[in-house]
Amino acid sequence: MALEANFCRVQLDRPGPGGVDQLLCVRRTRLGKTGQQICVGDRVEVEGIDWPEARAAIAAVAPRSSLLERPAVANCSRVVVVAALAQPELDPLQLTRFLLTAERTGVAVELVLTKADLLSASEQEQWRERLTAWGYVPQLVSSQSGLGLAALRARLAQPGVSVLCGPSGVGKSSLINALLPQLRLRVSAVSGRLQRGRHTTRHVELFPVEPGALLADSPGFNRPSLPAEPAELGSLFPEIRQRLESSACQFKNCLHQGDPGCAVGSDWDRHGLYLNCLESVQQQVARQPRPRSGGLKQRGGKQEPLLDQRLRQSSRRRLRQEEPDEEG
Ligand SMILES: Nc1nc2c(ncn2[C@@H]2O[C@H](COP(=O)(O)OP(=O)(O)OP(=O)(O)O)[C@@H](O)[C@H]2O)c(=O)[nH]1
Ligand SMILES: [Mg+2]
Ligand SMILES: [Zn+2]
Repeated sequence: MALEANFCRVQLDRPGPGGVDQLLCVRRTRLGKTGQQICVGDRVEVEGIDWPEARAAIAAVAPRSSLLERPAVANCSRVVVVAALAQPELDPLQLTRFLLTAERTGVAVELVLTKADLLSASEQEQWRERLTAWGYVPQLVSSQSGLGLAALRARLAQPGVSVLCGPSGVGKSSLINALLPQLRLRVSAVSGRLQRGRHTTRHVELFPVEPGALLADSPGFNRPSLPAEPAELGSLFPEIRQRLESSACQFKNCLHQGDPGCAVGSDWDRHGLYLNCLESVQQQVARQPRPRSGGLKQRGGKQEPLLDQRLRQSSRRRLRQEEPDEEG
């Protein structure tokens, strides 16, 4: 449910003696030696239970069905990218980078736009239309006015693990408080000319919405990282996926940069953002050349990244530095 200093808080499938349903657990050292990291969302086996003290040790971690890199959450069935319509102002490039991180998990990606109360109805409509063209169904909500909360709660009450992720100050914790008022999570006002968040939430933690439905709050951060390979990028844009479904690109290994004859073309809103991300990935590759083989599999004429393997590798690096960035 949460990682607290050197301990993992583990929710039991069935309560034990005395109704104990959560245990504070240490990790067995042999877990550390095999390099196996434990994330929030992992299913684990515990042993050596001390019921009166509600303590135990984690003996094994089950294979994961999915992994969100940052915030590190395993086995999520839904990644909810949260952006504010105002305060802080919605930044399409930053939102795109969050959506890409979410898309890499391979699970359902939802988009929630908060602070709708700060925009006029026509401004709200403009964003709705724009993001619909990106291939998402944006859910506009306001923790203050209550707009959209009942519908969102119904979605999050479906079985599985959902995780809210997005920049600091967009109102993730406020949203969870509005949905689950008994929690009283800490929130704080955005500050400065750019209305930046203050990194109020410091840890990932899962909260029960309904039996079998868990929701994770997470610390906001500003710059999600991009995939390691230029070829991986295209499949993470719904607009590109859609265009390639209706007609295949005539170029092999095409990076869809708008060349004549490319099936993806350049007449779509995020084309510039796609090129921006592509350039960043290419610069990243140029900076750290590392020999790789494979990583892509051929399926139906197009290349698809082997997501799981790749994520597992990069997440190991990332888990060691799981701190909110204070930068930019
Ligand atoms: N006007 C308005 N303000 C909101 C709304 N939701 C949240 N806020 C305000 O936005 C500020 C930041 O909210 P938080 O819930 O702390 O944001 P967060 O996303 O959890 O931020 P981190 O924990 O730093 O990642 C607070 O001052 C909230 O009162 C909303 O729907 N409308
Ligand atoms: Mg928060
Ligand atoms: Zn192309």
